[in-house]
Amino acid sequence: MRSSINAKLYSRDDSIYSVRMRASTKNGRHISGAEGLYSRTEAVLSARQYADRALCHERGRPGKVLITIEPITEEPLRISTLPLCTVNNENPETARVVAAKILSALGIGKQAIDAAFDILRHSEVLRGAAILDTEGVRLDPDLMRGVRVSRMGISSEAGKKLSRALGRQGINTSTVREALVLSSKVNYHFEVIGEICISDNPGYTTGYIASSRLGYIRIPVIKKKGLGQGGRVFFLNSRDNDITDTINYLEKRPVIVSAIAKCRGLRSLNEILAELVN
Ligand code: WAQ
Ligand code: MG
Repeated sequence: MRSSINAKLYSRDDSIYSVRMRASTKNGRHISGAEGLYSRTEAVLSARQYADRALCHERGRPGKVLITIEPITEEPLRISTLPLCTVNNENPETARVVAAKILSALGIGKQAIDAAFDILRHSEVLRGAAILDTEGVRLDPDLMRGVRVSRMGISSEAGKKLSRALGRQGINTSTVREALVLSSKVNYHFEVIGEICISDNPGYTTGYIASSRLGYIRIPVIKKKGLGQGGRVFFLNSRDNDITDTINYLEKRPVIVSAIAKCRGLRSLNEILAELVN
C-alpha cells in the first residue's frame, strides 16, 4: 500500500476541505467523532488519522465508520483562540463546586447549572452538545443527538504556535488543541455565554469551562477515571429561543483559528474570577 501522497499534485489546489468522522455501534450508538478544516494534502492525512482513531477508540469497536470529505465554498471567518489556563482542583466533588462558581459568575442560573450536570452525567452519551438557556431550558431540537459543531480548523502557522505554547505547559496533545479550537469557535458567537465539557473517554478526566469573558479554563479531575460518561453543554443568551441561526453558525459556518492568545499554567479560582469585568 502506498503510504505517501503526491505532494506536487496536491499543492496545486488551495481549496479548503471539511473532513468529518463519525464512528457508531451497529445499533447506531455514538462512539466517537472528529472534524476539522484542512488543505487538500492535510485532508488526506487527517482522513487516515480519523480512521485510525475510530478503529482504535477506547470507547469501543465501531460497527460503522463514516468519513466525509467536502470542499468548503464559503470564505472562512478568522478568529483567535481563547486564552487558556488550568484551575487548581482536587477531586470530582470540588470540581463540581469550582464549575458552579465559574458558571454562576458568568450569569448562568442554578437550575441551568444543575441541568447541565444531569446531562453530563447521563449514561447515554450525546453525539453533539446540548444547548441550554440561562434558566436551564433545553433549546436544541434533537434531545438524543444534540448539536455537532463542525467546519472549524486552525491555520498551519497558528497550529505550530499553539503547539509551542501548549508544549511549554506540558499539554500539547491533539485532545487539548482540538477542544480549544472547537470552544474558540463556539464562544465567538455573540449568543453563547459559556460552555462546559467533560470527555466521554473513560481515561480522560480533565474537563473545561470556556467563555469569551474568562477564556478556556481547564478543570483537572472533573470526573473519576473509568467513567464513560461525558458531553458538552452550551449556554445561550437567547431572547426569543429561536436558535436556528446559532445552530447554523455552529454546524456550518467555516471558522479558522489564525491567532493564538495566552496559554498559562495553574491558577487559583479567585485569581481567575478576579479578571471578570462586567
Ligand atoms: N460538537 C458538539 N459536541 C461535541 C463535539 C462537537 N464537534 N465533539 C464532541 N462533542 C461532545 C459529545 O457529546 C461528546 O460525547 C463530548 O462532547 C465529549 O467529546 O484541556 O475529548 O471528544 O485537557 O470526548 C477536553 C480537553 C477534551 C480538556 C474533551 O471531548 C483539556 C474531549 P470528546
Ligand atoms: Mg470522546
